[in-house]
Amino acid sequence: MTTSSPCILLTGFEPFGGEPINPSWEVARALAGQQIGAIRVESVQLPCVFARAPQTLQAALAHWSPQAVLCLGQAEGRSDVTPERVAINLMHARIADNAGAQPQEVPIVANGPAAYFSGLPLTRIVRHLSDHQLPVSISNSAGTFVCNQVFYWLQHTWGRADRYSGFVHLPCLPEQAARMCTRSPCPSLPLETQVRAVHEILTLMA
Ligand code: PCA
Repeated sequence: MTTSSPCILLTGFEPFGGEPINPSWEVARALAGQQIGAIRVESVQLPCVFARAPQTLQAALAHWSPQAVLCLGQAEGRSDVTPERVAINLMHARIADNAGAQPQEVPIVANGPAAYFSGLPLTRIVRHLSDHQLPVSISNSAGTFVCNQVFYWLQHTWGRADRYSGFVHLPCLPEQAARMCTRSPCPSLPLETQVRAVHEILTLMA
């Protein structure tokens, strides 16, 4: 596949926290290679590792030169597809990442800005998905784990006013729900619905 035809880069994370699957990668994988108008979806898996996730994203950006970037992650306990509004300059891990690292109160970029806003049209996304009867709401915190790190790093290094970039957290899949959640009842969303929702977001970015 040539790297010169227009594409959107779609990333998902490998499983973490002892789970065998991660909905973000299942969705990214399901949409890999699809055409959205004239734009092709290129999907890349990111490691759930602080020391490697930004570098993997960086390599994918350099390889594909995408016109827009959407990063996905799993957020257990949420019932909606949740576009994230803001990334903060902080790593503060509740659990160890997949390499055993658990940074506490560490900036992502030394002396970087405290935060970046999403480069996605959040209000349009919420309206569009709601019109399609898909469960969606804006989240005002992407957390302080690897997802927030990748989101911050994307906005810091690649985000620009004239191109779309941002992060969307996804609920657990039904088969994960019983294992993952401390809440009861535990929210989840079928893969097929998650794929439809992300596809609709990509149509707004293409
Ligand atoms: N979710 C984690 C990291 C990887 C993922 O899918 C997070 O919310 O930070």
